[in-house]
Amino acid sequence: MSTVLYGAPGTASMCVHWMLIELGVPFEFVTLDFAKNEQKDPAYLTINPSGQVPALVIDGAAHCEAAALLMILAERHPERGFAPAQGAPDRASYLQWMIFLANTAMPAFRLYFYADEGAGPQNADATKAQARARIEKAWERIDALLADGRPFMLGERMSAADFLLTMLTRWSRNMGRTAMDWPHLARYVARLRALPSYRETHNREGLEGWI
Ligand SMILES: N[C@@H](CCC(=O)N[C@@H](CS)C(=O)NCC(=O)O)C(=O)O
Repeated sequence: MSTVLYGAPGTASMCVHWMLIELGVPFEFVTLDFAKNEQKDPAYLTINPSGQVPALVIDGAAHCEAAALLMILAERHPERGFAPAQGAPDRASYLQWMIFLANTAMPAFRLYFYADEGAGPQNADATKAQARARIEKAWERIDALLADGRPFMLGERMSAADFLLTMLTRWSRNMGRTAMDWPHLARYVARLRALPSYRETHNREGLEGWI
């Protein structure tokens, strides 16, 4: 059995890297150098045709989309309970929050960091402002979810959604308002990023700040 993760430090591959470390499974991490545009290399495009990270190759089969990779890994390791089983009471919340994070929060970050993609370079500032407003709206929504003091998005048990959310909160660290400006999110983040597996991921990727 072989598992290879293609990624770059601090990017969307981080949540998958973290889950692999948390699961304790053997894997290889291949770093792509964005400065050299390695994510657009024809050989890599056969692995992830989007020319983005992450990509995960399991036993020779390539998969992409960060949220999907988390869900795939969670389902391959049911003993850890990172994906509520079909029919489980928290299954619907799990699906809802995974899609919310992947479909609403992540694209807003993509728009913020790649503002030219919104409406061209001439409108990048306006695009960025829009993206920021969307991100803050997402924090508002998640903060309300966490207001009952729950340690994880689904309640008492950690799930794939927590890997994704924690990574996204890190991406806000240099924005006008960070995720830490929402009190319940701040408590949540402080707890999650203190986990040994998160710290290990942070160290292996050579990241700074937000820990
Ligand atoms: N929808 C994709 C988005 C991935 C994405 O935007 N990755 C960024 C890094 S955070 C990337 O590869 N950027 C390089 C590029 O677009 O050329 C996913 O969830 O995997």
